Amino acid sequence: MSNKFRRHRLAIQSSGRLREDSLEYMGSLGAEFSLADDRRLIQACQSFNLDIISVRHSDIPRYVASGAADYGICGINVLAELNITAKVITTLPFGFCKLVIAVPESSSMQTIADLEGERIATAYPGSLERWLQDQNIHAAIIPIRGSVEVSVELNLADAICDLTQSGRTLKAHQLIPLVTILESQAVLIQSPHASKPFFELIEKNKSYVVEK
Ligand code: PRT
Repeated sequence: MSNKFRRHRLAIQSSGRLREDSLEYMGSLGAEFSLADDRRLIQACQSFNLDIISVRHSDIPRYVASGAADYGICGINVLAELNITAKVITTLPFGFCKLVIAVPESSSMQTIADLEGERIATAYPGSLERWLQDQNIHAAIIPIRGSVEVSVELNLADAICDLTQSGRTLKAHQLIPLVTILESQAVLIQSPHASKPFFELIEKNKSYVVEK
C-alpha cells in the first residue's frame, strides 16, 4: 500500500535503554496506546493515525531510510555507524553518550598517534574505520558485538572503541578514554518517503523534558 494511504509508522527500540524514554516522549505528545500485549511488535496508537513498530535499535535507521517506517527514534550513533543521513525533526533529551577510544590505564598509549599499529575492539567498526581514515592512523579493527570492555584484559585487543555514559564501566576495567570520536543522543528522524510532516505538526507546540 502506498505510504500516502496507510497509517503513519514510528519505529522505536523493542527493549533496551531508549525504549522507556521513547514511550514517555510519545506520551508527552498525547499519544495513547495500550501495551497490554507486549509481544505485538506493531501497536496501534489510539489518539493518532499512527502505529508504533518495536524493532532492534540498530535496525531503526534502515526501516526509516527505506520507508518501511515513516519515523524513528534512535541514537545519532547508529545513524553514524550505518552512514545513513536522515532528516532530524528534533533532538531528544535522552540517550546521551559518547563513542570513545579507551586504552588501559597502565598503557604507554597517550596520544592518538600511539594507536598506530594497535588492535582496537569495537561494536562500531564503521564509525571507527572512518575516524581512523580521517586521522590517517593504521590500526587493526577487531569487530565484536558487545562486552567490548573485557577484550583488552583478555588480550583480544590493545584498545577499545565503545559507548560510555557515566564512565563507570571503563573504570571497572582499568580503561581510560583517549579520545571522543562521536557525541550522541536520541533523535526523532523522518523518512524521505514519509507522506506528510505529521510529527512536525504534533511536535511544534510541545516542549519536552525527561526528569531523571
Ligand atoms: O536494540 P539493539 O539490540 O540493536 O541495541 P543495543 O543492544 O545497542 O541497545 P542498548 O539498549 O544497549 O543501547 C541503545 C542506545 O542507547 C545506544 O545505541 C546509545 O544510543 C544509547 N546509550 C546511551 C548507550 C549508553 N548510553 C551506554 N552507556 N548504549 C550503551 N551504553 C553501554 C556501553 O556500550 C557500555 O557497555 O553502557 C556501558 C557503559 O556505560 P557507563 O555508564 O558505565 O559509561
